[in-house]
Amino acid sequence: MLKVYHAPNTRSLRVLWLLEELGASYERATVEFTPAYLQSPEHLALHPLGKLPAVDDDGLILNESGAIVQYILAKHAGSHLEPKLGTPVYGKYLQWLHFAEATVMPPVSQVVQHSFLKPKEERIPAVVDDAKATLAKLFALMERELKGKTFICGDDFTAADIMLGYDLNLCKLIQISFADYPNVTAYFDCLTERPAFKKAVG
Ligand SMILES: N[C@@H](CCC(=O)N[C@@H](CS)C(=O)NCC(=O)O)C(=O)O
Repeated sequence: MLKVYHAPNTRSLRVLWLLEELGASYERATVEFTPAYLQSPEHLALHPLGKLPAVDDDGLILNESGAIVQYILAKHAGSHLEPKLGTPVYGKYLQWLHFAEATVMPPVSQVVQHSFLKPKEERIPAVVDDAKATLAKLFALMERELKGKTFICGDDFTAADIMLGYDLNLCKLIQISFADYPNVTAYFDCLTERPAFKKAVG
């Protein structure tokens, strides 16, 4: 059975949320999100960089949340969480799926590092300001894209919403506000009302 190594509010939430949406069986192993655990030989065997998420699928160890999402979806081919392969909306779906980690998370991580994680004397306020300015552009882009839509690819909820929903949830937790973007706010509210999201968080 698929075992998911998880810590609250980390990217492993994407994996749990996906599995809950699919109604798939899995084992959740909640681990400590501390340098001591992440850098332990036990965890480095699961993730050589000492990060989360890591999954163990009957001996196959995988990292990278987006890749894990695509791997699980491939094992549930034809699920309701992906548009039909090869259609134009499938192309857009892939774009948003990867946008969530490749484009949104770098500035979010900079805010996390320079507001919370780095020792106070190493924090650079200008990095936080730049990252927040970048995020404002990304929220504006999402705001335009979500106009007249419930989800990022249209009327249907997809795994791209899971990837992006995680980003917005983290933004909310660390007080990066998107309240000035009504479509993004409505989108976030709709995503976090989903029973699968609540089970994954709970
Ligand atoms: N691109 C990777 C990023 C993994 C990552 O940075 N995970 C964070 C938690 S969300 C982590 O483990 N950070 C601990 C550290 O960097 O020491 C993914 O999507 O899985």
